[in-house]
Amino acid sequence: MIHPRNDFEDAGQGQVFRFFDDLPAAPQDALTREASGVDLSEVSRLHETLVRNPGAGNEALADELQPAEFIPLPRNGGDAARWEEAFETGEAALRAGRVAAFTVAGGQGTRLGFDGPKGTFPVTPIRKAPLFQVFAEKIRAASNRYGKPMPWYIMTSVINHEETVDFFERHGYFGLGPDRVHFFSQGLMPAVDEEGKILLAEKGRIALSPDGHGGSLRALVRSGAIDRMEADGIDTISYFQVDNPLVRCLDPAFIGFHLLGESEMSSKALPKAYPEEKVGVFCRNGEGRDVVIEYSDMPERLATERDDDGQLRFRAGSIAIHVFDRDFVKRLGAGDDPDAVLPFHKAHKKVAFVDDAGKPVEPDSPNAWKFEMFVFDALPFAKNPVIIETAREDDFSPVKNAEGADSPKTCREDQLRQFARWAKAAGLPVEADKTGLPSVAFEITPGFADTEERFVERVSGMGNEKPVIVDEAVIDDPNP
Ligand code: UD2
Repeated sequence: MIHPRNDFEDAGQGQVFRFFDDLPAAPQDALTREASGVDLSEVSRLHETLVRNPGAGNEALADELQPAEFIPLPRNGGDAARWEEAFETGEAALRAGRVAAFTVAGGQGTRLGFDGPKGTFPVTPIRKAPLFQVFAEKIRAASNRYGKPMPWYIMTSVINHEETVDFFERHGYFGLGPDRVHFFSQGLMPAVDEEGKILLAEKGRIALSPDGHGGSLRALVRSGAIDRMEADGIDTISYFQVDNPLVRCLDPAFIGFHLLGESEMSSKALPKAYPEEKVGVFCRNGEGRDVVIEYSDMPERLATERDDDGQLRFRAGSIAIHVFDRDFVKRLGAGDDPDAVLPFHKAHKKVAFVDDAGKPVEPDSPNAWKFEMFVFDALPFAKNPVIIETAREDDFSPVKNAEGADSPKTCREDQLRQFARWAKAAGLPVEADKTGLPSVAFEITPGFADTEERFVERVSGMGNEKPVIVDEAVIDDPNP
């Protein structure tokens, strides 16, 4: 292997090897390996185009934005027969074993302040089942219903890969079996200072961090996951984030709309709760392509603009739930189509580093630029993108912050509200306040039922054995 040190010197990044000669052999090798993985011209291009000369930015383009169109739910005017057809199409694909679940779980989860991979966070109200368990149970439920063992791909990063895999091993893969759960690690990007110099986290370690959930497309390709899917007859990928236990991991209607629309990428939208809600917004750009504009990039005047009927004009919020066509991922992830490349976004962050004298520095204000790709930037490259509406209470309550909005408390309450709704629909007496929060905490496991319809069906088949909810209870499958 040619030593990368000269390339770093030539690129003005020689500081990365400043302490190299003083390091023992093993850390020298490790630094050499890390450095070999850095694309120096990409780093310099990103610093030049995103930090030094960021250009006109979004304000100029914002004038051309229109709200994107989406397929409304039947209760909001959507065509019920079309939803039914989509549901049946999705069920047929699930039954045929064409679909894999895919979770992005490579993030650092800093806002939650939880020590460990976010997927191991105990999220359910009574059992305190971790997020990964909830998804595993939903995938199992779908596998049982459709008679096909659905595979689950999980993207980790160096930060949490080993801990994540260990967690699954310790918990027996939550009944899925190791041959069905596939882990792979995402790519990394170095952090740079204001001048574009790559920072060292330690004398022998580059300050690297995950390349964003958009990195999942190339990681799916590089890890061989896409080839494996192809070999297994999977052509449809159901994508969701690790932080949202309400998500329907394998939603037949959504998969069906994607397939009926011959779409390469489909997305779920829900009406934003308020203008500042921290979700991206589906828009149509000046070229007529559907795009997601991240909340932080959405000009305030657009985010707050209202229709004549008082609704937010740009209200279709992106909740990071997508369905991908496998070959589309392959095309984008391989990176050999110059017209279909995910852009990077910059973020100004506090990054601990060692200074020129080798002294560790813990900055108290942002000192570094990180570069990340966002998966929703794939949307404008997709043929026939489909966006469907979903109901917040059925699909979205993420755990992001330790307190306040999107916290363990709000998520717990949203789960309880869902269980209470299902119980009421099944005719079980449940007391609830005006927000739908039940007075007694109880939990329905996905093994018992993973949708309202399924719950009603199961309870109605129980005759006199129907669950009685008077105390904290877990309604679980007696024969898991
Ligand atoms: C994301 C969306 C936002 C909205 C919201 C819904 C972005 C920029 N914003 O906000 O529009 O849809 O989700 O909840 O995406 N991850 C990785 N690798 C990485 C970075 C993140 O796997 O390098 C995963 C992470 O583990 C998590 C997900 O991506 O599952 C979301 O990441 P986030 O918490 O940074 O996204 P957030 O909350 O800013």
